[in-house]
Amino acid sequence: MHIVAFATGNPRKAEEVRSILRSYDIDVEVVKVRKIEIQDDSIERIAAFSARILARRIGKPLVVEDTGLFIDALKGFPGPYSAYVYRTIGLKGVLKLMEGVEDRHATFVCVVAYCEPGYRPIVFEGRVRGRIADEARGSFGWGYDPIFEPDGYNKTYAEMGVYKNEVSHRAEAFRKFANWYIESKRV
Ligand code: ITT
Repeated sequence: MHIVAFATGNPRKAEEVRSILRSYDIDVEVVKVRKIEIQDDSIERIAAFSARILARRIGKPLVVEDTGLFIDALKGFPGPYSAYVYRTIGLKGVLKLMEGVEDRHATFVCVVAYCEPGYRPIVFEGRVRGRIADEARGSFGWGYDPIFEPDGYNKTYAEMGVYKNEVSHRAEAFRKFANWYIESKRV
């Protein structure tokens, strides 16, 4: 089993990442450092910046991950501001913004940034297209899970339970990372 440091303050995220990486024989050690999040339109730049600073600070390779929900009809909002919007107006507020809006398409984007101290971060992206549900449904999820229905399923992430980890934006990004990690013989 290979262990990689993972900086996050969200235990549900860490739990998902563990389950996604299990079949690659990789585990994560959660590092309790505050992610330094610059304000930027690009979650890729946010994740990469944070990984570079934190790898240097802890003195060993580390992974950070940044996720955003991009809603077409809102021109990509909340996107890089997803955590702030969730904390402030919440799911209710987002559903209110979407009241009477016909085009409910949205994309969940996850960027994983891996960095070794003193080197440039390497990023891996996962994207899932879907729709914003008319109302919150399901009790398994967290964050925006109850209002996001991935294309091809009539369920929200919060109704899918652990099956979310088979198809999610996070699964795609971390599988790309794991394949690279193994191929580049860091294991
Ligand atoms: P970190 O400490 O890792 O940053 P976080 O929860 O703040 O944890 P993000 O900034 O990446 O993570 O997430 C932005 C927002 O999107 C935040 O409100 C999350 O709850 C939500 N989110 C992230 N991934 C999600 C997922 O898979 N399903 C539902 N909501 C998600």
